[in-house]
Amino acid sequence: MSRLIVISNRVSAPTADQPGAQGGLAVALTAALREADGIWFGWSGKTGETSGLKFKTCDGVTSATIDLPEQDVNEYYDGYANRTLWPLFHYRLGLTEFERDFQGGYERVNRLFGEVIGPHIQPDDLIWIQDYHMIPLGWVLRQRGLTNRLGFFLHIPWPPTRLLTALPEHRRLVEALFAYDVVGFQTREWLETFHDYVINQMDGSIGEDGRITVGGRTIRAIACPIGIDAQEFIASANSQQAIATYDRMVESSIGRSLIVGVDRLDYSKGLEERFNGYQRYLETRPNAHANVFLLQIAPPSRAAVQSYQDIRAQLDALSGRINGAFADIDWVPLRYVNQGYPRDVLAGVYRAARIGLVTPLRDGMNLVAKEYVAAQDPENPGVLILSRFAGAAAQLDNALLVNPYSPDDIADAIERALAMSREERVARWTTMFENVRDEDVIWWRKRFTACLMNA
Ligand code: ADQ
Repeated sequence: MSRLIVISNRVSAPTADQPGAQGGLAVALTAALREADGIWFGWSGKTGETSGLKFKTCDGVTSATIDLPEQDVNEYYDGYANRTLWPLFHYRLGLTEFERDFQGGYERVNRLFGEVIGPHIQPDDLIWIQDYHMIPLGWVLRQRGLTNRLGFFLHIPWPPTRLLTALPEHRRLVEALFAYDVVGFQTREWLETFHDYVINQMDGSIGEDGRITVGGRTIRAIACPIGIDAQEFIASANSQQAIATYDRMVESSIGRSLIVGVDRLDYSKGLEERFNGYQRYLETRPNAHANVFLLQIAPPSRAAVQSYQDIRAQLDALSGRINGAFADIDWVPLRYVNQGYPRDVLAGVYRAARIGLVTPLRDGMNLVAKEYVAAQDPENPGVLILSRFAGAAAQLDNALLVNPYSPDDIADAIERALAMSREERVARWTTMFENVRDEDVIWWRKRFTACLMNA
């Protein structure tokens, strides 16, 4: 059996201080690495002079991380990854920064990863590279003479051709993808926008079974939606801590319906538009006021990047304005919380919420939507309101799908969800739950690696 090598910007394999790996992706990859005697490579998250890879083995999984000098962190991570590719791939051309130094740092760090990881790769290893931080790494490894099976999975959307061509080096970036044997996208929509680029910018052709040919090179590009660790999440929702949290939420709701949002504080998640939609609901339904409240949990992320500082300041102001305008002596319409919570606590909050409000402006997938579904009480589930621009909408089409830019659409969906009969809630939830359970993160990992093995 081939070893599996996973390479991603950050490594979330278990460590001695945190033996339980966190998050669905970490769980799925850790299980695969343990079975396949593999290694997970990536950046340690630390800034410092590069002194080579540090190997650790914990709980049967080996990880190897490297520190990066400050200039690399600024140009590769904060720069090209988070100020160029992230906004551009989320259709935010106005927030995209085009700096040659960022691109230089991105290519330099990808070359560095190739240099330090290359010597540890054995001829029949299966290599799986994750996400937009590492698009050129496959090409770098091929330059070093590697002939291994190489796969790449993009966790975020693939942008429309006309947007992507605003990136000066777009062609070079896409050509690098042709070093892989298999390239995976979250949805058919992102796969089709990739096809569009290949046909119109590279004169490529699309064949059977996801095969794409450009010049003399053929690769496979597939849609392979990521899931959550559904079994684990269902168990979380029934844990002591989840039950205690559920009770706490019900008690503090005093009969009001809880609407919940849980997101990293990121402009792609549509938090400002969500608050505006909720405000529209409050403005247009004055009689319904004291029957609901919105709990928005949003831990800050990427705080070194200006656009993230801006969105945080805007949300602080907007939440203050909404509470200032609508709160009463015994009711606060919006609870806005900037911290992270353990998974069991989140599961309890989801279960107590009559509505899960998940309205990104653009999202590769969105796992919060799937977690909300997995955490519900089958006898009395809540309603998922989901942006039609989240990758998850392709699978969870029994949610109330909304246009996240429209405050009226969000307000109408809240009204409809609150009035929905239990029968309709159960019917909608059941099909969504079946999808979340069946197409979970283990299914995703097996599907991608099977495709890579047969490429
Ligand atoms: P993200 O943009 O980070 O991921 P998402 O898929 O929603 O977005 O995952 C967020 C995760 O963080 C969820 O598991 C959620 O529970 C957790 N989380 C959020 N807020 C939290 C809080 N306050 N406390 C604790 N945990 C919290 C990227 C892409 C997505 C894609 C994933 C996986 O942007 O589109 O779904 O990768 O491919």
